[in-house]
Amino acid sequence: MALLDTVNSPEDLQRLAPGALPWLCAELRKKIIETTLKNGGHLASSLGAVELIVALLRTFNFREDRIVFDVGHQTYAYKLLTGRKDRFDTLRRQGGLSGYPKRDESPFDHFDVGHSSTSLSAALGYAKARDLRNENHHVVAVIGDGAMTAGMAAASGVPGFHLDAPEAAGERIVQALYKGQREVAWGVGEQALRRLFALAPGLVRRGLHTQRHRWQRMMSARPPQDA
Ligand SMILES: Cc1ncc(C[n+]2csc(CCOP(=O)(O)OP(=O)(O)O)c2C)c(N)n1
Repeated sequence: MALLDTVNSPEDLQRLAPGALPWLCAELRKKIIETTLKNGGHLASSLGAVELIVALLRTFNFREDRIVFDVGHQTYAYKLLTGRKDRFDTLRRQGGLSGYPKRDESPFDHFDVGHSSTSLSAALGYAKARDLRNENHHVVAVIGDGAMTAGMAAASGVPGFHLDAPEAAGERIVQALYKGQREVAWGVGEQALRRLFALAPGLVRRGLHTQRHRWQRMMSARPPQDA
């Protein structure tokens, strides 16, 4: 863990050369695997979000900016990089680090969560509060493709569903949408789809084809402006 040993804060992370980041991500993954082997926990989601979390911590300043994780089960790398590395072996143990974001645990955690699909409406709330107070920090919602399929995410009215909604309402939020191979398990809708597929494969194939195109359009709707 040679490189990770030198990173004790987001500022340390920002000082690393870009070429060192793949090594750091590999060390973060190793630490997450070693710890969850002993303590249990959400392994796949946290492994899938390592690069995204490194990128966000290098781009934003979460001492000022706000970050809202959806579900909160993908935050292990975030914990390791925001001053909780030395306590990481207490993950999910009594009196130890929570498996989810907790405001009591760190000033870098801004929203206690555990539910799926709440991040977008919470982020809009944080953005509204910021605007009412004439503040200027960023608000970032981190949400997986699985959580995006729930009605609560759709009801928030943020990009992906209604592309112009936040601007129209005056709220500026950053939505970091990430895509894994699947959710923590096959979703309920997916199970129903598999049963339907057994009965009417042609119908399901056509439906999935249309839906896949919609999702691809949605996922590529907003390329980063300054990449
Ligand atoms: C209200 C609610 N319903 C269901 C769950 C169970 N659940 C945990 S994670 C998850 C979906 C996660 O999928 P995704 O957004 O793709 O994130 P990933 O696991 O890929 O990081 C669900 C439905 C939950 N936490 N809260």
